[in-house]
Amino acid sequence: MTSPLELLSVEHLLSEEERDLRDAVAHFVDDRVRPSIADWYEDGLSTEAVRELAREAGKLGLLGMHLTGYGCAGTNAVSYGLACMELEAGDSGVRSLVSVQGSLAMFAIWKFGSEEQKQRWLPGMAAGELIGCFGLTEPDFGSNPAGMRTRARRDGDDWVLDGTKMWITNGSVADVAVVWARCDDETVRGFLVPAGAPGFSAPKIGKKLSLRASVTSELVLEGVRLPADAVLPEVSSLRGPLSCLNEARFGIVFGALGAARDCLAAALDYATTREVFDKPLASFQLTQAKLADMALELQKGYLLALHLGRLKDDDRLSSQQVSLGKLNNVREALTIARECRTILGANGITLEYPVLRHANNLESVLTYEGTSEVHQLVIGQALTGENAFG
Ligand code: TGC
Ligand code: FAD
Repeated sequence: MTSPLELLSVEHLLSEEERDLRDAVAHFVDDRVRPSIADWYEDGLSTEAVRELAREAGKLGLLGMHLTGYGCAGTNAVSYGLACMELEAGDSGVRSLVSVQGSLAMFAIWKFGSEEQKQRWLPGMAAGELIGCFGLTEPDFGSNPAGMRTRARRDGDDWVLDGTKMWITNGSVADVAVVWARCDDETVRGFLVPAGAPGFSAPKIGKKLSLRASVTSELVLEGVRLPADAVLPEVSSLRGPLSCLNEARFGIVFGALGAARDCLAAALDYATTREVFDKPLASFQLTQAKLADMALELQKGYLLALHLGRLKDDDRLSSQQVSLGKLNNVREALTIARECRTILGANGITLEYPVLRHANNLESVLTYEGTSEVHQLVIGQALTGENAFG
């Protein structure tokens, strides 16, 4: 039997270093994520568990891994993608932890911060000792962050922030929140808000049916007074947060395939052992058609991800290309997860198997980091020159 990712003999497309890193992350997931994930999903991930996972990911060099300096590993983009794929094969929530820390919070500071801000935050974040979150979305403005109502006004040398951010991964665990706000001159700027700042709170969002092994929070800012040097000095428009999103979306292009691969592995295993009508489920043509189509989409998605990764390493990757990859790979991964669930029948709805957990997670992945519709419109604009957002 051929493994789904080897139908096209793609292993040689990776360097030895890339393969080693991927395998190390896969071992981490086997040792630290798989044994506990059903409980984390059922009970919700505690703050302590997030902190422990972050420290372990830090030791493996996974936090801000494609950034250079300040304790970051400085790997290539393909290695970062492969790490995301293996982490998400464990659970999208674990990949989210690494994405938000490295691609959103750390990247914002690394790319747009002052030297002092980088020295202050990045080494601890790379080690997983400090956790960051990224506050862009608001209750009334998700796909259209340009409408944000969070305000930053100057008061002497200080800044004073007011507003609410919504759906923020790791908000209530974070030591520092990167908060994007509109200023009096209508520019959009990023602010580093330390946990515990007076007027700042981060209540957890409960009753989630997706990404349960990830902490999601609101950020409430009520007259939060910050010193002059809390602002990220190097950007003053939406280009700031949107540049960070490119990094995280790139990780998802690979990551979603990990979840899909894990589902397909479970479905293949189940189909070969489960008997229906006195024969293995895998021996029926309808089952094989499902498996073949899923393996095909998985391989196509992987080739797409690798291609985008090589472009990124060559500094030639555009944000429209990232949109293309995120749109395709998340959409296909969700389709695969749902199809795998059918193969497992009733067993597929339990936490004994990973398929519905992954499918439920992928519903969030389809929505965050730009919904499918947003990415369709980005690609539509690239094709036609017409902006159809508004
Ligand atoms: P627009 O007027 O086109 O551009 C404003 C400024 O931004 C620049 N820009 C970009 N820069 C870098 N990368 C991109 N992808 C960029 N897209 C635009 C642009 O050049 C301009 O720069 P400047 O210097 O001239 O000012 O922007 P718009 O307001 O029309 O918005 C376009 C749109 C709709 C595509 C954008 O708003 C968008 O992507 N919306 C989706 C929002 C989103 O994805 N939110 C995600 C929040 S974070 C999250 O979900 C984390 S989940 C994490 C996890 O747990 O894994
Ligand atoms: P809306 O923007 O209200 O969209 C609702 C629907 O309308 C969608 O189907 C959308 O595609 C569609 N739509 C919107 N505009 C158009 C249009 N022009 N044409 C056609 N259809 C359109 N955000 C952060 O800032 N930081 C985080 O760490 C973070 N973590 C998250 C974690 C989870 C688990 C989740 C679920 C979300 C997270 N988000 C985070 C928020 C996420 O980025 C937003 O949910 C997302 O951008 C969509 O915004 P919205 O939910 O407000 O949907």
